[in-house]
Amino acid sequence: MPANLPPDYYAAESDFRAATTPGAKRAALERMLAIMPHHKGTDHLRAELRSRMAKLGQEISRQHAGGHADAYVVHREGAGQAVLVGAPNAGKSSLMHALTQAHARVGDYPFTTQLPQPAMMPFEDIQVQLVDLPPVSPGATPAWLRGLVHEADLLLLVIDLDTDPTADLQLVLGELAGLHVAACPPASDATPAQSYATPAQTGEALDPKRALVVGTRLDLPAADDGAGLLRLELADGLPLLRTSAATGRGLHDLRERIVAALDVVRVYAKPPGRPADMTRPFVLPRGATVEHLADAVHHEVRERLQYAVRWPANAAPIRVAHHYELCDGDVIELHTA
Ligand SMILES: Nc1nc2c(ncn2[C@@H]2O[C@H](COP(=O)(O)OP(=O)(O)OP(=O)(O)O)[C@@H](O)[C@H]2O)c(=O)[nH]1
Ligand SMILES: [Mg+2]
Repeated sequence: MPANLPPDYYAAESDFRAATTPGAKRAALERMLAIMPHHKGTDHLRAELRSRMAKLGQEISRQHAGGHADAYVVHREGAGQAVLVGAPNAGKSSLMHALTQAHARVGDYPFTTQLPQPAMMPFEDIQVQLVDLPPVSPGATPAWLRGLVHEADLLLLVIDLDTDPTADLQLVLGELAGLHVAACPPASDATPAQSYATPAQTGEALDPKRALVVGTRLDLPAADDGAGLLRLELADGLPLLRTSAATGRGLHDLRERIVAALDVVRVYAKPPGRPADMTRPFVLPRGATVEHLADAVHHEVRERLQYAVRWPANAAPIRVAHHYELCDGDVIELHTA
């Protein structure tokens, strides 16, 4: 979350969240963009807001045209959204099924998946939304993938380790560049800011998106060599997670890395005089403060917030400032006037 955003910005952001129509959402985004200061720290956020505005614009025009575009819209749910991007037959639907237990259509022929298929991946006390997508391939990548890829919090680049993984990686990165997206290592991987784009497209302005490379078919004999080649290709950039949907190997690690890459914190709100509900955390972007938590509880709680108390597990409660940066697992009591 970029620093130094003025309070008006958060008010507009709160209007955006409360808005129920694409028109109202777009109006709030316009205000957020107008208020936001221009500096390096806000570049990503500006790009993100612009891409959301573009998407809302498309949605509005579709509504006006009375089109049936709903099948291509995935309503965001849970702690974050990760989309599966990969070549035909890479193993996306199988991976999705293994991670969520949802019944994705799996076929041993390419282009089995035609529409975006969301399902929730449970992890400890939160759920992450995964979206299975149709394959990308030169000339056959559906144009509507662009909105979904730009909207996502995280990309899972699904690569078959068993057959020519480096060629598949280049194909996927090339198609992403065609959608104006460059895959970047997530902040949680503590690698230098680095993005991947094929040389042919580097002249274009690409939106950076956090991504993990997920190798599939680790159970097959050629997969170890494939993973080795892929690791060389990736050098110290995008992280590679090796998995098998057939045996379940690597899936636990992948779940953890997906959640880490979302860069969120779980915070439990405690009403004064009552215990906190430890089963339903508020999930907020890392860097969120007590004020953001209050806003997530209710915008009135933020407006009427007097002070907050943090309840550590094994120590006395302690008062924290409105701008206290929340840590994963914090229990916070909000006192309002
Ligand atoms: N041995 C093995 N086979 C797998 C694994 N994952 C997927 N497969 C097989 O690979 C084939 C394709 O899997 P899908 O999950 O449908 O692939 P997809 O990427 O969703 O394919 P499209 O939707 O057509 O792009 C199926 O026959 C799967 O059974 C794996 O981990 N190990
Ligand atoms: Mg599929």
